Amino acid sequence: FLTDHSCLAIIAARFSCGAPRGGAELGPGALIDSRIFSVIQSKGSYVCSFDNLSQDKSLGNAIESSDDSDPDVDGMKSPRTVSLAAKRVSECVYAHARQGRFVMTLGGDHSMGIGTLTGSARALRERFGGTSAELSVLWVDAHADINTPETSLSGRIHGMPVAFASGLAKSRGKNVFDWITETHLINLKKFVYIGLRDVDEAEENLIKENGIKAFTMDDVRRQGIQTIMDLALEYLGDRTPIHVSYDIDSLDPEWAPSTGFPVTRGLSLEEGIYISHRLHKTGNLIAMDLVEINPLIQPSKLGKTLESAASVIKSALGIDREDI
Ligand code: NNH
Ligand code: MN
Ligand code: MN
Ligand code: MN
Repeated sequence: FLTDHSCLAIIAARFSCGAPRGGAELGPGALIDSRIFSVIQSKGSYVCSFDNLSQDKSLGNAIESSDDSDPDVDGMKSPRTVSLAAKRVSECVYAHARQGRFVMTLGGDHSMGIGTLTGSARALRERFGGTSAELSVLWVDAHADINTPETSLSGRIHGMPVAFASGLAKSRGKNVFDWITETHLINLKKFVYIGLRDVDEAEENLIKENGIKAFTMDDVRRQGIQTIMDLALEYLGDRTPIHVSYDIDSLDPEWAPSTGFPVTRGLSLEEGIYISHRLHKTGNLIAMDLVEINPLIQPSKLGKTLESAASVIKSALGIDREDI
């Protein structure tokens, strides 16, 4: 009932200014060049449309601008550049989701999660109104990405998207992120983490204080991924639109080595695919982000990383594993 599954809107968010080093802007191109979407079009009977948002042109590029033109705000690095890019991603996601299309955003660093979640949340509010169809979010990541500018130790906005998309972070005074209004915000009561294993102390406190549902890698190891998905989906409820924001570093470095912040003891590829598969089975998945592939980190293992990403994407779209 939620999306027109024959129409897949693919947004290439070629952007890395929210991360400490460059390279993630090359992730979407690498995925698209791997021809995964040709397979999806032929096997899955999807018609794909592409929006290419580039760091140099459409999204703005902090690398070109000096620190003088985008100085830190509340400790945030490249704040205006990231805000403008996230706004453009938000508008692009919104435009597609408003028409009922399934939206797949390829990253790019995870600061673009500010754009994707706000775009989805806003489109749903307009399509259905009220809280009945309020967005549910599954955040699959080694990291919690819920730092506020005040708690962040790095100042990098890719560690803050959950805080901005939920209204927890406000950038006071200097007009950064002031495009985010009530209608863009997600509800942290309809939000679940899976895969956490590298969470800052302040982030742990934010998760507790806000009563956010979080399944760590320890939970996955203790209870198994099937039980974790049962619990996660039960928590979100069964008639709720779901947006999954999938950071490739949720997978173990064995499966996804070419990423900016690999963390050991991650999800196996099979577990990663299972998460997507279960989401597809709900029939309520309306959007997916697949982010933080960085081709420059381990060029010789990029192929492996892309294969893993492709598998996770395909199972979210209901394309069988035998086809991979
Ligand atoms: N928590 C750290 C920070 O705020 C690292 C975040 N890095 C990520 N997140 N790769 O997914 O900077
Ligand atoms: Mn992340
Ligand atoms: Mn991460
Ligand atoms: Mn199906």
